[in-house]
Amino acid sequence: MVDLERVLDEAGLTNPSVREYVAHWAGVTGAERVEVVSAADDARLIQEALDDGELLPAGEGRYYSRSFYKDTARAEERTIVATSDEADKGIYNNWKPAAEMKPKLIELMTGASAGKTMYVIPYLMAPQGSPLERFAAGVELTDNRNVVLQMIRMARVGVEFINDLGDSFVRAVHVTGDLANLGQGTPDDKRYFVTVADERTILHFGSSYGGNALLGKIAHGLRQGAYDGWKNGFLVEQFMLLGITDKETGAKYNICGGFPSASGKTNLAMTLAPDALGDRYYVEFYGDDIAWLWVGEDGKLYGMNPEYGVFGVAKDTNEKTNPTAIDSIVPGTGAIFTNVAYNTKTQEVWWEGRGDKPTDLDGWTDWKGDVIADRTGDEVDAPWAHPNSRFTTTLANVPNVAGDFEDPAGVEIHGIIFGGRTRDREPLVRAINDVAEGVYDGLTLGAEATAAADGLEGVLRYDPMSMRPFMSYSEADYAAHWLEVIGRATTKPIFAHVNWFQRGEDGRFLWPGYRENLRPLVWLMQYKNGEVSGVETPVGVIPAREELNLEGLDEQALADLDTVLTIDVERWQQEMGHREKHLAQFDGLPEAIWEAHRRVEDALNQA
Ligand code: GTP
Ligand code: SPV
Ligand code: MN
Repeated sequence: MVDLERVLDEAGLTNPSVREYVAHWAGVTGAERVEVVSAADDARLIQEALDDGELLPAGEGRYYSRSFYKDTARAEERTIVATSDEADKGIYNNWKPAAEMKPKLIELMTGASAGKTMYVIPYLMAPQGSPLERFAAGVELTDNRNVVLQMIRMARVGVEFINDLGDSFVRAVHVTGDLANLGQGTPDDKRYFVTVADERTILHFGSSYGGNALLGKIAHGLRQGAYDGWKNGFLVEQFMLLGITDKETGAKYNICGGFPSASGKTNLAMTLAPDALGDRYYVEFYGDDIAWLWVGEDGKLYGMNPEYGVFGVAKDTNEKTNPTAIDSIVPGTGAIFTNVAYNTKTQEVWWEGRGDKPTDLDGWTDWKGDVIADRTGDEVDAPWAHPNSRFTTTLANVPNVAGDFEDPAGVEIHGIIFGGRTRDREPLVRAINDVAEGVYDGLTLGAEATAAADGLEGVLRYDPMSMRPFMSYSEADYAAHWLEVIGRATTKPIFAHVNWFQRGEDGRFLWPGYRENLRPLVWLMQYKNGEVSGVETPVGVIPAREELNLEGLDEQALADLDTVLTIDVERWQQEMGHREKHLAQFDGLPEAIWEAHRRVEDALNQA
């Protein structure tokens, strides 16, 4: 082991608590070298990764990487929240005693980075100067260079972010492990992704992919953040955040909201106004996956995106669905593509939904690195890119990123929306004026059971506020915390439920979605301002057809519009039974939530 003190001195890492932490884990993991990184090291580390073949060039200033083929997504069943208080146990947080988990992880990590470099990544999940700064600082230790490159894109990285924060930083230890021998998905699975929330310590072993390995993002930015928020009066959610400026009036509205993973947060957050509305409205991007919300001294609700980049799903991203995303990963952006298809001769990348599949197979390899032209039998039709393949790019590359995205003051939140994939019942948008009913709506958010998730047809996989995989304490406390925080705001945001995914009998989407989604959001803000009055229904206020701006909307959408603006009372009554069972799992759920449930139920029964 090198002279650690000298390495830390040379890197300017002066925070004594951080130094002690680094020394401790360097000892446990047995790393051969320690290197402290900052964003300024990016070019050198990229070059090292290219030289080692860990990254491949994907055109000018863009890079390609593959993760181990059994390590391509978050592993919910191996993800655990551990604390010393059993009262923190919820239905979804996979709670275990800290005293049981810590020794397990220490054992797995002991000596596991032998021969490797341990990178020290001091990071901040907030703009510097944010009122939540002391909850946003962390130091990730990782034995994986690609994780460093991803973290530099996804977080603010450098010693300057943590030197003055004393002990207020999250200890986030990542050890890759021997990926080929971890039994991923078998009864002998050796991976453990543990957040010891009451010690602000994250211990992840056995992956180098996404949320399993970039610990600032999901583990700190959501799980640890949510726990800290609960104890300190703010909210941390898997939310996108966007701003809409009405160029005619000069008014600006900021809307955040939760959609379960892979339900279109990135698309919505990066959306552009539809052509017909482009002269009047301008949409700004703040964030696509995480928002932290707090009540300011002026009684308004504020929000910010703690991330510094986008880790977006590649599949179906193209000029039509998400032109902004395409522009944010062009040559020169430093974007990293993971697990998409790659052409070894032309250095092009491709994924399903990117556009026409290349017809000349020369040079093309799939996400596993296998040559496409060599495929036989069933393999021929297999996807070229992994369905969870992603691109990583910094916020500054997104053409419509908000001018004030780095403002530590955050932005006022005017609306909170929830949306999932629901093929029937959920209208395009329904506004909810009452706070408890809004929180109730978030708690009963769900998406259709997919082929991957077991479930009964027509029964949603409930995903409270889209936080099911990231919940760090009990759902009853989570509901109470929401009521408390929003209750404290003297200027309240409006809630709404949206659905872009209703289908016709022939299976087609009844709403064209994507850029057109701005229309219901504009209506929501007009409704909040009292400019339109909508139609009262038992489950909220929906737009009267003529209140929506329909200029330039296509014929089919106009024909389907009445269906997506209708409440099917019978289907809703059926849903209420499922909701009751879902909510009944949560012991001690606030009475205000049950009251909201009964109010909606009674209104449906009287409809
Ligand atoms: P995570 O990063 O996993 O948290 O997911 P996300 O919420 O950012 O999801 P993402 O934007 O990657 O979801 C993409 C999927 O939603 C793709 O299959 C899109 O085609 C689909 N999608 C997004 N917006 C719309 C829409 O308005 N209508 C329809 N029908 N599909 C949409
Ligand atoms: C998600 O799965 O919701 C993500 C990707 O945003 S990951 O960072 O891998 O969790
Ligand atoms: Mn997500």
